[in-house]
Amino acid sequence: MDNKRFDEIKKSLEEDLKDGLDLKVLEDLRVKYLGKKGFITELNSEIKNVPNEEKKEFGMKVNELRNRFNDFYESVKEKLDQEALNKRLEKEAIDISLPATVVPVGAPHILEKVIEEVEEVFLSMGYDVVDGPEIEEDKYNFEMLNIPKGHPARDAQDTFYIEGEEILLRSQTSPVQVRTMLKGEGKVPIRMICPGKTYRRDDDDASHSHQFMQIEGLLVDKNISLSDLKGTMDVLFKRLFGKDVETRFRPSYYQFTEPSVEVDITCVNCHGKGCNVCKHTGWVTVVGAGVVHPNVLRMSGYDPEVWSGFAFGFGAERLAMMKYDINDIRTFYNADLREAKVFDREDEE
Ligand code: 2NM
Repeated sequence: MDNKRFDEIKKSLEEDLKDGLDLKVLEDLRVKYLGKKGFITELNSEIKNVPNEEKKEFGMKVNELRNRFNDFYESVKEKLDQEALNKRLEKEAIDISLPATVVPVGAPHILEKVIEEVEEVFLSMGYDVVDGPEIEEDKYNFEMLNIPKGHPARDAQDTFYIEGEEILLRSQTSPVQVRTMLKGEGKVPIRMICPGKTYRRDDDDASHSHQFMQIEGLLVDKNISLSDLKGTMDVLFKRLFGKDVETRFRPSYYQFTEPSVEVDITCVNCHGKGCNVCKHTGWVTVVGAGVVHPNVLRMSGYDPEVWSGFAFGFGAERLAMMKYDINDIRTFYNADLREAKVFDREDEE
């Protein structure tokens, strides 16, 4: 082994170990110097051919060369790896300032919310919330409510008949009251409300819908009078619209109640001062009600000499329209998500 070859390799190494290498070139260098046929590997295998007295010094020189290469290799490799990692992280980074993907979420329908509020009020007064079939028998929808066949009150309801004259879509939820009384077998007091879908052959417009949500209620006990109804209506509307809301009764007529009344409340829009909503009267009619007719009690098994009661009914849409300032009943049924969103937001404020 001549020192010339060593010097050649050392010179080559010094030229090769420079700045600005990439990983590929670095790897090529590793093969060039430390690979199977690499220069330093070559020098290493030459050690055994060096005369004994020079062996130690030559070995040290080869070692020094290898260390220089290794040090260089390690430091450059670490630097390049770090750079590559940084580049990758930069590319993969998530920009948290980007607008998020909107996930559409549902909200309770405002009609449903109003119904739930009404239910809350009555539940707090010990009422049950009851439901019944939307497809009814003539018997429960009319007959037992003191509206016999041929009675003009039937025409006024514009009922949807399904099969002949016996099966129909209920035009009110009162048949549920009848069914509840029949279950009570004339024995127990009754406190119930029934919110549910009802149907009439109306042409849809801003204030009519062929299908609407009615909430009816019935209380049967001993010594019940119109003043109990008055107090109950007061509680309901003060809870729904605020403590300063007042109620008043006006005489009316229904087959199933006697006496019958219409319940007005002070206009929620103008607080009784007079506006377009209340046609400048300060009052709006919201409920029909009365003292349950003795015939109705008797037919459902309650002796009118022992028991008395009041009943009432109103449209949930009317209430929701007043509460949310909506002027078209179709708003509830056209399933326009933009409106649903607006109402939802209003409620959060
Ligand atoms: C109304 C108005 C007045 C009513 C009567 C009954 C029953 F079954 F007890 F006789 N339920 N609902 C009633 C009374 C409903 O709606 C405007």
